[in-house]
Amino acid sequence: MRYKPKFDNVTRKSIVILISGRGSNMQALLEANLPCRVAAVISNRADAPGLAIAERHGIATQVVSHRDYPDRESFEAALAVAIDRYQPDLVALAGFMRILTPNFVARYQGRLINIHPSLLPAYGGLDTHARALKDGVKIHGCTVHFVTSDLDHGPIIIQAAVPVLMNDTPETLAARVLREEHRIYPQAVNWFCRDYLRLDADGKKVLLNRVEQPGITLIAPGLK
Ligand code: NHR
Ligand code: GAR
Repeated sequence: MRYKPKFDNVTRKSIVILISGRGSNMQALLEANLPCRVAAVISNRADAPGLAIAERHGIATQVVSHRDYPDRESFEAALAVAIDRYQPDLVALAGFMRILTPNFVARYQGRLINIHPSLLPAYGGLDTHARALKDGVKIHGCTVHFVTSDLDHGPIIIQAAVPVLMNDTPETLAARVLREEHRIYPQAVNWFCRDYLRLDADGKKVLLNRVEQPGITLIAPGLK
C-alpha cells in the first residue's frame, strides 16, 4: 500500500516566526519536525543572530525594523504586510521584543502565540528571572500562550516548571528555563497544527483534544 502522509501539502498549516535576537526558540521549532511548514522568519532587528540560523535552514527571512517607522502603528502595518504575504495559519513570537497594539493582535486573533520565560500569570513583562530570584520563589518556568491585547495574559497552552536553586543567578536560571522552552514550544505548535487546541466558552482557557495529561509533581527543594 502506498504511504499516505498524515499531513499532505493541502492540509499542512504554515507558520511565520517573529524574532528579535538569538533565535534559539525559532531554531527549536525549525528542528522539531513539525507537521507544518515554516514559511518565513521575520525580525524587527537587522542584526538578529537568529536570521542566519533561519537562512541555514533554507527559510525565507525578512527584516522589518521598527526604527524605520515613526510609531508603533506604522511599524505594525509594515509587519502585517510582511506576514500576510505568506498567508500563515499561525504567527509564532519567539523572543520577539516589541509590544503589539490591540489592532495588530485583533488581526491575528486565535493564530498568534508567544513563549514567555515565566510561569504566567506571574512575572509578565521583562527581566523575569531576576524578579523571580529577588522574590525567592522556589519554582519558576516558562509558558506558551495565545497573545491577546492584555500583555502576557492570553490563554495558556502549556507550561514547564523548573526548580530555583540556591546559588542561581539570572543567567543560570534563564539557561535552565530555556532548555524547557525548547521542549514546550514545539509541542504547542504541534498541537496547534493538528487542530488539537480550542478555547472554552468564555475564550479564556485552552482545551486540548486527544491529549493525555499525566504530568508530574515538582517539589523544590525536594523532600528529604
Ligand atoms: N503583545 C501583546 N499585545 N500581548 C502579548 O502578550 C505580547 C505582545 C508582544 C510581545 C512577548 C513578551 C514576553 O514574552 C510579547 C507578548 C516585549 C515586551 C516589552 O516591554 C514585553 C513583553 C514581551 C515582549 N518590549 C519593549 C517595548 O516597548 C521593548 C523592549 C526591547 O526592545 O528590548 O515594546 O515577555
Ligand atoms: C527566551 O527566553 C524567550 O522566552 C524570551 O526571550 C528569550 C529569547 O531567546 N522572550 C521574552 O522575554 C519576550 N519578552 P531566543 O531568541 O533564543 O528564543
